[in-house]
Amino acid sequence: MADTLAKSNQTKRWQEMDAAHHLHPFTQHDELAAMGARVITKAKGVYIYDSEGKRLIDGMAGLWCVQVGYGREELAEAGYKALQELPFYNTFFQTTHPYVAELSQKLSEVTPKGIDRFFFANSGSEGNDSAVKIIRYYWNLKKQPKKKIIISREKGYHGVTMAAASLSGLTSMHPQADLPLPGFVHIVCPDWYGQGGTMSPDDFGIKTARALEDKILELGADNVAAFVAEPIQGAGGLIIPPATYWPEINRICKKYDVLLHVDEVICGFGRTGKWFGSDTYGIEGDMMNMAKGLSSGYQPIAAVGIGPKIGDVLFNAGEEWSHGFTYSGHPVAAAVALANIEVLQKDKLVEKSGGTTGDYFQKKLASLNDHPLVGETRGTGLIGAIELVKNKRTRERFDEAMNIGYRCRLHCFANGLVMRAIGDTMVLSPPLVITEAEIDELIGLARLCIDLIAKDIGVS
Ligand code: PXG
Repeated sequence: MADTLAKSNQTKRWQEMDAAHHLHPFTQHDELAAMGARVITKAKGVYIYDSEGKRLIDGMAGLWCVQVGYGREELAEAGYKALQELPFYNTFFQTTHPYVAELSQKLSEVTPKGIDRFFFANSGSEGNDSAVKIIRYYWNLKKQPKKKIIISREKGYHGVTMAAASLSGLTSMHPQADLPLPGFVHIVCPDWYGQGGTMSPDDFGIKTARALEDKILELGADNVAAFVAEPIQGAGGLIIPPATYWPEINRICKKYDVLLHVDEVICGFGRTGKWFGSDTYGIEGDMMNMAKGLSSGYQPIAAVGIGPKIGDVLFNAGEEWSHGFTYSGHPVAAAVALANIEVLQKDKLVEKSGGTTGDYFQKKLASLNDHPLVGETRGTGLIGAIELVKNKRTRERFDEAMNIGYRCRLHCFANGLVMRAIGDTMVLSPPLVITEAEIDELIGLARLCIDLIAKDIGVS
């Protein structure tokens, strides 16, 4: 009893410090202060633990990133060794170090063919900002300075810095900072479940891809620099494109000489069942952005991978490239990322995501389709979504004011599961190390929480 009391006091102390002094990302602070922040103190395998000792199965791998699970000694040791040997040195002024050189080489082996040069940043947002600068610089070097407009998609998420947020098509992100910046344009996305109406998914895939062609023709191909997109749109609601979508996008980008920058921040490192979403969907990108699963979130690090079309121009520019962060290729982050990729390879986690583990997860996810509230489940590899709807047949959603997804998520937290709600789309993206027994637990808890929300609103 005394112990429980001490724990609660400690939790309250942290909550008070936090409420007084911490500005959180994507948070309404009066609400948070009233509720008290959830304090997470440790994690192991696929489980996280809060300051009251409550265990939750982490169906979101942190924020779509902890591929190898929590508490891997290999990563901790690699970080510790680097901290002892070379806690910091920069990669400016004709300098490198073994950690970043070896990570670059390793990335060239696992990324899609042709992507073999890498620029390092510290977050997915910085990676995308850097990519925007690379795109502009490329067309300047090519003596086509008018080719500057970048097209991306509604519901796309590419981060929060000024350029990355401008790329993002989640419009709620824009007004607070007067975004998007000039030169950023958005087109429809292949959200068949939400917007496909009576069209077949394949027809809808072609239609939404042709929206890119229409926009290029409207703006003039001479003015369009690049198209930027996630293979599967993550934060926008786990939008999985119909099979017809990416081949058509490849064709259009090539036809109009528009660079294709693929944002692999969520899809990379085995999430979709192959190393990259580009491998899963046959995307022929000129450039790609990686973060999250690159280090399984153990260290902040991102990488922009560059193919020969852009790389050969940049590497032969004959002048200094005026860009780079103090921590580009930080030795500790690079060491941990390298150890992370080695664990992915040693434990065959990508193969498992595309094989036994992924198949089992998708089978169990699909078993939720018999629930009266579930309109659709969808997924690939170890990523999945559950649509909570009012009408299964017509795909009609609940009134937004009912906050069904948010309320379902609260049931999840209360019952020991972390599941993300994007509107009424519930999303799962567990660590790739998850076992079949843990998948049973995860999907069992998901069903329980969907039952609870059904009960709340009188559906049986
Ligand atoms: N691109 C994509 C595709 C992302 O998903 C970023 C870039 C930006 O990465 P950084 O490291 O700057 O955050 C992301 C990030 C959510 C959620 O709730 C998703 C992200 C970040 C935070 C929350 O779904 N994705």
